[in-house]
Amino acid sequence: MYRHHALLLIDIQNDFCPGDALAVPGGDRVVDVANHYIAQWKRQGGRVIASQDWHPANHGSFAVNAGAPVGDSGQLNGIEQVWWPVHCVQNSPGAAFHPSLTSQYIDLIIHKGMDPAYDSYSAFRDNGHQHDTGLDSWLRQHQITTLTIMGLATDYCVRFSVIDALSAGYQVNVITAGCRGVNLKPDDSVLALSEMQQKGAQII
Ligand code: VGL
Ligand code: ZN
Repeated sequence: MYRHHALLLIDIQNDFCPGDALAVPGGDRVVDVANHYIAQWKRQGGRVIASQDWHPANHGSFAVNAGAPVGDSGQLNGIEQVWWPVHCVQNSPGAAFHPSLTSQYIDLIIHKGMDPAYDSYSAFRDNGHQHDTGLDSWLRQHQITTLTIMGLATDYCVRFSVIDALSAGYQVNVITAGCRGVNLKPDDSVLALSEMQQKGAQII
């Protein structure tokens, strides 16, 4: 029984898959892995949670809104920010879960990145720590103490979510087969995984 152990799927959305706006190399390859674990969690009576990056069209992380080149870095509200292509605009097809994801088994969907003034990599809170997504209180309400986390992208949203989960006191497992990274620098994902492990995550 996985009563105290939830599966947390990070941003398995069309725009992070090959051919779409912010394509993560091999992003679509995590879907079968996710479906395998979703089925396992459901068999064991565990909760399945999924986050969705959910930006308004005027979001400050979009290069076009910053007037800067995609992939460059700058500052948004005093916080280091990579300028991204327009992605995961609320209710657009790109923001939808990958069509093959068995999303009917998801118990809780967490939307993040709605405030145009702050990016929000973590499923717990935005990068400026202005808004809480409600994930932590939902997990506490359901007496969940362990999280198994996977999804997109290893070096951004998975990394920030894992680090916040660890600092909130959860036991955290990361399924590497279910993660893919942006890798603006080639070893960003490797470095992200070793940072997660150093901070206490179990890398599976
Ligand atoms: C993400 C960049 C911008 C992610 C979201 O899901 O990792 N990365 N927005
Ligand atoms: Zn985003």
